[in-house]
Amino acid sequence: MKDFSIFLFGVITYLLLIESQSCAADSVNPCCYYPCQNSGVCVRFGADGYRCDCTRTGYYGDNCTTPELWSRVRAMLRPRPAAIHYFLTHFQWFWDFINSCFLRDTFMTLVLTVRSELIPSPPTYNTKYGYLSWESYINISYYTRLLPPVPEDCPLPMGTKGKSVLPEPNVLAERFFKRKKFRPDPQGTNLMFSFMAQHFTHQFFKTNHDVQAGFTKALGHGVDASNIYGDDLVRQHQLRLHEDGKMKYQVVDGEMYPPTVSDVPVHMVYPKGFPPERQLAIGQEFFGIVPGLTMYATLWLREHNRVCDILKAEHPTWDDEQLFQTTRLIIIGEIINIIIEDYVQHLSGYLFKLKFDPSLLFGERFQYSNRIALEFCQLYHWHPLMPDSFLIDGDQIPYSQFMYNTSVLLHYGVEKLVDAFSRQPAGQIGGGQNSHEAVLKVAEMVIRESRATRVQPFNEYRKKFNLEPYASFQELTDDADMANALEELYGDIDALEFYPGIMLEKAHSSSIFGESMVEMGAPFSLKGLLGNPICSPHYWKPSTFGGETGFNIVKTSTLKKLVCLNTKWCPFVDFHIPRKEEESQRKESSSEL
Ligand code: ISF
Repeated sequence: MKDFSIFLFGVITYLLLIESQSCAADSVNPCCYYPCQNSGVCVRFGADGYRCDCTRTGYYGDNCTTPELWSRVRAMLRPRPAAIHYFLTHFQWFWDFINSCFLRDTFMTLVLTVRSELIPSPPTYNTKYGYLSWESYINISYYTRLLPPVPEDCPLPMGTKGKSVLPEPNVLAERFFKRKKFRPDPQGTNLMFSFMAQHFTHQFFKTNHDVQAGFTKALGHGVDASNIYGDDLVRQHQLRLHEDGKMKYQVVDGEMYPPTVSDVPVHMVYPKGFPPERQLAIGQEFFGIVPGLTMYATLWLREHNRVCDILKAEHPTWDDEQLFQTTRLIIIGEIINIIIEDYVQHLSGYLFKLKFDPSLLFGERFQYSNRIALEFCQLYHWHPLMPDSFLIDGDQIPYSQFMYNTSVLLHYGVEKLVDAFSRQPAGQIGGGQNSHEAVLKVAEMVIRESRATRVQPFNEYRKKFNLEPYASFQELTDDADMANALEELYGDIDALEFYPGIMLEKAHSSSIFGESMVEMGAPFSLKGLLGNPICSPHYWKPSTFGGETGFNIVKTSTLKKLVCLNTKWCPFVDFHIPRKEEESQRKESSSEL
């Protein structure tokens, strides 16, 4: 069946090419048809010719469609991702066994290698260069790209399929993204998770809006804790106390908080006229926007200064600089550990117990480097997580009183915010129609950005990640109205854009999102986490972290410890709403049906 459809595809491509040659004065760039399959590289030759470079793809032939023997065997043996997902989220007894023996390591190594292999390293294209170039490699101000941009000279916006004009972004947002009624995530995700997602990702997603699209301000390209320390040295030194390695702080009601901008004059983004004495000075200039972010900033600030004290006790001779630098590496290690073992563990919904252990990769082929991709940034716009309003300590707080409100953090304190955010359900990300009005504009912005940067169609990304391209809108979503409306607007499933495709795809059963988000996001995510220098053989040892004490802090860090070692009392803290409340919520929604 697959062979036949590829044959058919070849014939159609050929016919289209002939046709376009005969009726168009200028010949169409053949790469606009995306003729090269299985990650083959399309190179234009002459005016209307092309060749596919199939080197090391495991396929050969004009369009890299004929498998070599091993590729044929592998394709036959490889289970479908949906089957793997089902397996990973069922059969508790089986996973209990795997999790408790050496097979946990074997399996984790497999997850890490299979996922990372999908990400080219060193990186390849960027928004300006759809072919390999030294400039693209060396200029880290660009986000990288997994697939080259749609060539500028294609006849249609998405290549050669679909309509000549793409649907208006605000129409897409209104019809497919806007929330009708809050749909809680069936995996039980809460706001503690949602704000962690925002806090964590905004260290490496910092699109530079001062220049044309496709550039980033976050030059660390990964987990560098620049959201805590700032993304340049000037800001870092402004935020540092220059004593015992610590960061500057203020004390309110006997507790440590980030200092105010009137004391530490770094640039923070607040509404015009917002008084500096009410702005908090944080590594990431955007983190004044919601108390969820200032709460995490406070936690990491306290953790940094706590670790400094521990290091100083063991190394009384160390100067401020060494204490600061070593603490920063410990903090980076803690972040990666918490993200893998708490955050991704929750997000995946797997019964398999994930493990953060860089030594698992020491015997494997793996590059310790990372470049953030534009596609990863687009994928990670998870605004449906946001609720209709925020419930803190019995108070219902609307967006208008939540945004840029520093006093929420100082008034309730970290404990009450953690407790509240851990109890409040977040929205389901996938499936559409679940973005609150307050964040709806973001979806529009993402779609505009993807057009400005000429991101390839959703189905091309499906293929790149070894998924079958969707044959129809009805296959993409179970919602018949949505499928029909999308069909009318886009005209062809192969012209569906990347971000709408990802967000509107039907979710896995009882899951936060669908197949494509996991299959495409996980490789970027895991490669970024394990590609960090601290995970490499020359770094991953006690001395890097100031000795066994620091190394152990990294290896045993958890979300719960991050909170409870830095607060007066230990609130309810998790990335999952309390199990009891989840039960009653399920009953409530089933009685509504
Ligand atoms: S980030 C992300 C998935 C999608 C985005 I955008 C993850 O961080 C993630 C990483 C790994 C896994 C799931 C989610 C699991 C372990 C997997 O590899 O399947």
